[in-house]
Amino acid sequence: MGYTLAQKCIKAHLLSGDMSQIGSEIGLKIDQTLTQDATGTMAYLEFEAIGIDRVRTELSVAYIDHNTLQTGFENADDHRYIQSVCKKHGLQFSRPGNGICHQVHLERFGIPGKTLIGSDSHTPTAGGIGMLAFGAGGLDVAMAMGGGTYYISMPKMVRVNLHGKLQPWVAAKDIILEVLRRMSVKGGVGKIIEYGGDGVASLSVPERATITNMGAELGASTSIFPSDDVTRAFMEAQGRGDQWVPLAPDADAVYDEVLEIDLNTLAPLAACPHSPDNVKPVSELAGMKVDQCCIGSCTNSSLFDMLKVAAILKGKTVCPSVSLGIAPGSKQVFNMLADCGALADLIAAGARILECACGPCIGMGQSPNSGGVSLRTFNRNFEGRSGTADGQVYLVSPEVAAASAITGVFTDPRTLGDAPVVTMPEKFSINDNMIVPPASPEEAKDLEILRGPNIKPFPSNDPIADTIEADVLLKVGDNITTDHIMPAGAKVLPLRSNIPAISQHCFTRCDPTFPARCEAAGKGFIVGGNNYGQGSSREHAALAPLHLGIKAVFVQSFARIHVANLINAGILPLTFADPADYDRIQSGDTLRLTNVRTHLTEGTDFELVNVTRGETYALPNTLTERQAQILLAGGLLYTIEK
Ligand code: MIC
Ligand code: SF4
Repeated sequence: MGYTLAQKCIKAHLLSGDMSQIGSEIGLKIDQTLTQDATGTMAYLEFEAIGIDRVRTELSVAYIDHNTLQTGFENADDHRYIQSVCKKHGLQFSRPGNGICHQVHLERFGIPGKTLIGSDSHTPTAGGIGMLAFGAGGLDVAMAMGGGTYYISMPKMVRVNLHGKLQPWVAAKDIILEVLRRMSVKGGVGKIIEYGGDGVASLSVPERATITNMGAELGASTSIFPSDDVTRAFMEAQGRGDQWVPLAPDADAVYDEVLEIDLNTLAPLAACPHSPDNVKPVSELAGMKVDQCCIGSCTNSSLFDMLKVAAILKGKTVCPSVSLGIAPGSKQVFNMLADCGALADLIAAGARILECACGPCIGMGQSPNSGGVSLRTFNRNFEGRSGTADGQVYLVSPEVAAASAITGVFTDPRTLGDAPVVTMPEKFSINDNMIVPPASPEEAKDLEILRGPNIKPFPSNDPIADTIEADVLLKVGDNITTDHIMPAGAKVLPLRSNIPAISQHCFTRCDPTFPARCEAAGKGFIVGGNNYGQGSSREHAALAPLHLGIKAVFVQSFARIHVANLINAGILPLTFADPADYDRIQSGDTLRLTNVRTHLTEGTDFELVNVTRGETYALPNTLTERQAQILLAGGLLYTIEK
């Protein structure tokens, strides 16, 4: 039996475990890491706590792209801290202004067949260039920087066969929206999505990256494309042809699931509020008044996307009732747009040009008006994420966003006549002057780490208790996102390096009294439904509950990165054996777990007593020995031998 593409990459990096056992824990060697600034400060504080002088990966890069709105000293202090860590500890530092981590990594650093983990859930974007790339919590990234193994559950293999060719005005975004429509936001959990079929050859690397990027929205462990002649041409155009290697699955590879998509018949699609899998054809939405369009984000900010948008806007004016924001994904994209005159076309049409950063995608400015309809080329439209509680965010292709910005209503671009034809350049303009290399080990010895007053130590924890009795301080439903648990946005993000302060915003989108009630209770539990913790990799969604005294979370099922973050933080994540037990527990009930340390040590199943209702629920112990050791110690940092 042959190997799939992902299995080949796993095999080449396997340090522990048995990759033939789906769902079992495997350990991988990590070649590259990336961080962004909103998760980076915490990751580097953790790296410092591990106590290793210099990163032990082939390459580690720290990007500044999220917290670029500097409304006080906090974000700028964090940037300065990260820059000083990079210089001292051997990392490349991508300065603010150089672009969004995933876009820049694809352009300048991604290598087919290598492994990458990043403290950002969209790290699988690099799967577009054939990397095996995972989003992870900051502590896992810190461990990998120190040369540590990265652990995942061995995923199932899904093959998506793309047939034919996209028709004019239909985009890569529509392919991934179609996959989301079919599989849903939890359909990818425990799976790697591998793309193949005759349609792959017609997709450029940036288009492939749009697709792998939004594999995160499927809940997938990662997504990957083969490395072929298109990949080689992209890498050559980036001046990195020597790093190209071919990569394809074996002809007799076996997949657990197969999906067929006919590109010829695909139409423009939109993910409607408030979930990326709430997908409808744009033709059904046509005519709806639009208030805002935003083009950019790590999903759709490549030169290819921007040139299409510029061609659509050329000679037109943005509708007076629409605000159009455009954020090119990288300095390379921005520069090339300027050099070829396309930037002038965007400006002339009335686009508001934003710096190349995440910007509106993470609520860093450009929040829509009350109840405003905002068409965004981004990847997440969770309620309130835009910064406007009742904002109505639709996820669309750059073509749909640009067309609708001109007309002022939701527009199927196929009604606009001939589609712009854009080709990839033979050579990208290469200028890595915004990437600062580290100091030599010799010079690094005397370098000082620069910390600002907002940078507080991460919360400490005690070894887990044997009996835990506490109240359910919050009961939530299905598909709770980390944006619910730990909101982002311009007001909250500057507190990412200050856990006590950011904790005051924990779960406030669901219940504004949650932090205060936790503080009053001193300890507590959370109960949730399916796919709890989907979305971002932010470990703050575990560290803030830890700070507030949350001891365990009981759910029907967890999202992959979040459950790893809970364990790393020392919070017990348990799943009901009978999903109906979820309905039996009410907020405010007192629950008791006994013999916790014994169950963790011996691998036996847990029992949860509902003291209020006199009931008992079974909770299977699916934790690995490694995870149990982390929980016994009170968190991953306490297991590290110095
Ligand atoms: C996001 O898109 O939600 C983020 C902001 O990029 C997060 C990381 C974070 O919360 O800092 C992610 O996707 O992991
Ligand atoms: Fe940035 Fe948005 Fe991409 Fe997250 S999803 S990395 S906030 S652009």
